[in-house]
Amino acid sequence: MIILYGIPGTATTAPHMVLEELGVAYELVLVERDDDGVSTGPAAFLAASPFGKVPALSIDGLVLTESAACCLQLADAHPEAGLLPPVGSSERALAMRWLMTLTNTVQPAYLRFFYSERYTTEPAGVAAVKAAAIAELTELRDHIGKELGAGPFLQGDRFTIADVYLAMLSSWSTDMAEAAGWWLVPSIAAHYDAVLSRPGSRRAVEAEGGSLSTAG
Ligand SMILES: N[C@@H](CCC(=O)N[C@@H](CS)C(=O)NCC(=O)O)C(=O)O
Repeated sequence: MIILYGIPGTATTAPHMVLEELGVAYELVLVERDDDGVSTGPAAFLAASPFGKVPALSIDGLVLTESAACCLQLADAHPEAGLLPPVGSSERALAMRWLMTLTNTVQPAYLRFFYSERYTTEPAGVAAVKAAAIAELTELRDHIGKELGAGPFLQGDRFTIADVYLAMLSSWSTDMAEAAGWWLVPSIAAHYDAVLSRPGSRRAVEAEGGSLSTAG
């Protein structure tokens, strides 16, 4: 039995999309939070994710946190779906490079934007942390936009879980000022629309109330 614990519009979205891409049976269990944003339940989630961060994934008793790790395990457990190239191939190495870049470099910059107050002990410094995060995200956006080239996916016609991850992260920029929007870059907007044209990914985003297209 597969249970995804999470909250719509968060790092939950990537494994949710992968589950829908796979078409396997699963249950999505919503995590409860109090007014301060502290996770309060359900108990099985709190046990799985000691810091209360979403998502967590339980697969037949195997309990995982870390959105990228959840996506990887789901893709590896279902090689027939082709959401990752074969282990040991150059294509797999490039997919891993993308996934690691997204989860190790881009996602932490978003966390500094969303949770700026955690990155300084000086309340007066919060705005500067946020501004630096936006500057870094803009630089990363422009770099990834160039690397995407004609796309539509990160590895051309080959769709992988790294594309799911990029679609999730590019959608988070809608919470920033318009000038910092990732969909202002045409190749990134085309990438999001290409991912959302896939029925599985689309079902997950739709269920979470996310954007179904860059057009609005
Ligand atoms: N690296 C973790 C990050 C998880 C994370 O920070 N999740 C956010 C939502 S996107 C969260 O639960 N934040 C609550 C908090 O930090 O208090 C992952 O990718 O799963």
